[in-house]
Amino acid sequence: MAHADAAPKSFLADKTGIRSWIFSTDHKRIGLMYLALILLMFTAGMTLGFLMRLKLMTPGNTLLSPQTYNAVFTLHGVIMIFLVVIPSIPASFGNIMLPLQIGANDVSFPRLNNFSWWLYVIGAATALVSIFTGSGAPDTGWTFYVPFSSRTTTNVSVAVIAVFILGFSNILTGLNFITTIHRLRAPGLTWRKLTLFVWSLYATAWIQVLATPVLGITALLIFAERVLNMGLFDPTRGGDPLMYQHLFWIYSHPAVYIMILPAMGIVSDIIPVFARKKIFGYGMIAASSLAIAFAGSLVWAHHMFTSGMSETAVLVFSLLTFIVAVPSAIKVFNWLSTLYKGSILMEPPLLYTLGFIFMFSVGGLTGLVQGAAGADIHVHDTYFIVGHFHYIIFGGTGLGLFAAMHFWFPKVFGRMYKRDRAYAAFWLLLVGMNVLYFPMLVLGLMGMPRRYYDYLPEFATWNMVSTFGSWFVVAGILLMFWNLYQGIRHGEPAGRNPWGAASLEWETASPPPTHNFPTEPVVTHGPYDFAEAGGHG
Ligand code: CU1
Repeated sequence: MAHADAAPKSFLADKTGIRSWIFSTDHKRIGLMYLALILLMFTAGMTLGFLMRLKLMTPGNTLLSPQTYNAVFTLHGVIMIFLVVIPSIPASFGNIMLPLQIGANDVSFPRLNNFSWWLYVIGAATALVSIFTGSGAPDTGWTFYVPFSSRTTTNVSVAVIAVFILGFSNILTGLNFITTIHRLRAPGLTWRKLTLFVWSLYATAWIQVLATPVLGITALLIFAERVLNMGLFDPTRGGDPLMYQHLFWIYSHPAVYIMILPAMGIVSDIIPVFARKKIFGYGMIAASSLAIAFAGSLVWAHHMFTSGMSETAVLVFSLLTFIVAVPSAIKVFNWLSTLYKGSILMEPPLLYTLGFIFMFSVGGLTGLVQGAAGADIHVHDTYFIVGHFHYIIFGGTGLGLFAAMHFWFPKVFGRMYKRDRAYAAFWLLLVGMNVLYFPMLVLGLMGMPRRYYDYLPEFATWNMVSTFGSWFVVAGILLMFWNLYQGIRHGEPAGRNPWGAASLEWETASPPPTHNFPTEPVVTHGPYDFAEAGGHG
């Protein structure tokens, strides 16, 4: 080994040129390329959402035509769900941190990992093609509900092929992670010494591998129905629309856990570092990730309480839905117990994490309203649903991703962003999100339906408030991006372990060298043992 002569180059500086990135098998480069594309797609999706809020600012507004409006809310959903939130944390920080946190050189199948990234690129390109070619951008909503999606003349066939391709990218990433966690842990790194982020990636990977194929098949069936005129879902051709809803949600509810579990893992990693305490209930948090992955796979038909399925089914799925709330609540309880009497360092990663806990709790509690079948019938297809899932997905997964970006930024780039700007961006975001989404909960209870082009004057005030909120959110996002960009270019050197954390990724240089550790680490302490690790700094 030559590492005694000179410190190995960082993974950012090791090789240069575009080919050294796009064909890279380095998990850190692949994760960073995912992150860049995901943030780009997020910006596109946010712009569409911003447009929608402008259009909905006043009743009778004609900023967008009805057909354009339908395309805008469909694309906002398709982009945000399939290109941003589902891959968001696993593909970016999952890729970057998994091998580092388990003391490995890379994932099990580095070339397959690069191929997954390419599938993401090809899937995203196919989705773009569906917008700009043929007879217009899809107008079905991101759920592609039949029979409309099998009849509309817009470009749905291309969009479902994009979803199919993206699904494969996910499945292969999941496969890679499961194998990596089983086979590549450093000597001494037992299952009980894994970080809770790795546990959450493990639970997520099983959902990716087991549930995503159902989405792939469903997308293909829509394609077959449209192109070959098969009567699978459309009742006028002998098909069954209820079957579509079952197939779609068998994937798409567990997909909610693909979105939220990794964010929960990040929260579980960040809190002990900034409370300077061992995590409370390690085993329970790890087990609750697996419990959520398992139980979350059994609740899909709670999206279908008003579809006309049997009363027995309604009862069973309602009950199962309440059961999933238990492991989620266990996590919140454990996080708060860890914070309790800790010596709190209110650094930006912790602030974003606390924002996550607040937003996730509002989202979770409003979810219980819909889990109860009777209450759900009242709020079904109203803005209550839109408000609820934005609290979970943007308030939860979004803030979780932003917490991760602020937490691991010094590790990935070896530099630090400006803290005051990070605080300012956070408050713009948190206030903005609540002003944007809380009115939607109220509007839903008042009976305003989702996805409609226009609304009655009685909904005017809350819609205006909601639109104001979107301006704060956009301002917060722009400030955050700018701050991080400036940090990459001019930030102060951060050092190996600026937060005094105890997990393995902090033991190597910042940014890490291409092969992560100069010599294979031997693990003697757990990821939250601050005293033994001497991590108090
Ligand atoms: Cu669901």
